[in-house]
Amino acid sequence: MDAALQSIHEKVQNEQRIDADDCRALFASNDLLALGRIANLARERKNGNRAFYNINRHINYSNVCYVDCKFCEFGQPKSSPKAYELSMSEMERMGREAAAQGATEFHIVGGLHPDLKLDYYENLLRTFKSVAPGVHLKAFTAVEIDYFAKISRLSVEEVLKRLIAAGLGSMPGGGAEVMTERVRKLVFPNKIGAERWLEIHRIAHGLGLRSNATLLYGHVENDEDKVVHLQKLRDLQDETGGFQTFIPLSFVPYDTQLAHLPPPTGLSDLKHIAISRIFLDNFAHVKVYWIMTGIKVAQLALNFGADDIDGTVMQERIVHMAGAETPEGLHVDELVKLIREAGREPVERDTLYNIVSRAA
Ligand code: V47
Repeated sequence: MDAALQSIHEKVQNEQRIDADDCRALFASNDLLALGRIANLARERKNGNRAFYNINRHINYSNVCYVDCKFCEFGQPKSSPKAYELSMSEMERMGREAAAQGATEFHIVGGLHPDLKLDYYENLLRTFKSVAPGVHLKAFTAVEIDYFAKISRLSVEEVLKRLIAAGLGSMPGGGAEVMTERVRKLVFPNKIGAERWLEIHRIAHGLGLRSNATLLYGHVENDEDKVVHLQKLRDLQDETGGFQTFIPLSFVPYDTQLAHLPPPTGLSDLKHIAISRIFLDNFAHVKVYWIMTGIKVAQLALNFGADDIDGTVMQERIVHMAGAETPEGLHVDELVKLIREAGREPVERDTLYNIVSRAA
C-alpha cells in the first residue's frame, strides 16, 4: 500500500472519519486490492458477513419524459415510438403476480409526464396497496416529487404527505446523478440540481420517510465532481440520518446520446463501491446494483465494500432501453447462490432492512 492509502487504512482501523482529501487520494489510486481491503474492513464492521438481498419488482409506469438527459434512453417524448404508458389494469396484474412470487417491495418510478396529475400518482399507489397490501411501496425519485409539487402547486411537504396517505413507504435514490453544476450543465441541464435534490430528501426524512442515494458514474464526470457529490451526501446524512443505502450506478452508454463513451470497466465498478463504502461512514449500507454492473462484478463487489446486491427486479427498463446486456431479472435462488459462493451469508431483507424469514 502506498503512504496515502496506508494512512487512510489506519484511520479506518481506528474508526476515524476520512476527509475530502483522503477521498481524492482514493480516487487517484488504482490499487484495487488495497482499496478493497480498506472497504472490506468498513463493510464487515457495519454488516459482518451478511449480504442482503430482497424480492422486489420494478414497475416503470411510463417513460414519457420531457427532460431529455443525455445519459438516459428510458425517457422519451410523448411522440416517440418508444414511449409507453402502462394501464392501471396491467399494473394491477404485475402487482398481483409479484406479490404471489413473494415480493416485499415494488420499486415504482417513471418519467416526468406532461399530462398526468398528482391524483394519478396517488391512485397508482392506492391501486398497488389494494392488490398487495403487505408490499412496501418505494416510489418516486426526488426529481418526480419536485415535478409533482410544480404541477399541483403544492409544497414538497404537502405532496409527500398526500403520497404517504396513499401508501408511499420510502423513496429510491435515483435522480441525483452527479451533484455538481459542471456535470449538470453538460448532461442533464433540464433536471433539478443538487440543492433541490438534497432539499427534497431532507424534507422526506423530516416526515419520517427513509430514502436511498445514488451516484451515476462513468460518463463525463471527474474525480473532483464525485468527491463533492459524496461530501454533500455525507453532510446531509449527518444532519438527518434518513438515508439507508448508497448505490453507485454504473453508466450504460450503448444506446444513449453518450454512446461514444466507453462503459465503466470492472475495475472502475469495484473502485466506486470501495470508495463509497470507505467515505460514507454514516451510511449503513452500500448496494451493488447487479443490473448495471453485471452479475460477475456484483458478486465480487460483496468483498469490495458492498453488503447488498439489490433484488430480483423482475423487469428492468431504465438501462435495458440504454442497451444493457444483463438479464432483466434474477431468480432469488440465483442471488442466494451468488452470495454464498462469495463466502457471504445471504440475508433476505425488506425495504427497511427488517429480516424476512420464510417457512422452508
Ligand atoms: O436516476 C439512467 C440512472 C437511475 C442510465 O434506490 C442510468 O434502491 C446507467 O436510481 N446507465 C434510476 N444508469 C435507477 C436508480 C436505482 C436503481 C436501483 C435501486 C435504487 C434504490 C435506485 O438510473 C437514474 C439514473 O441515474 N440511469 N440511465 C444509464 N444509461
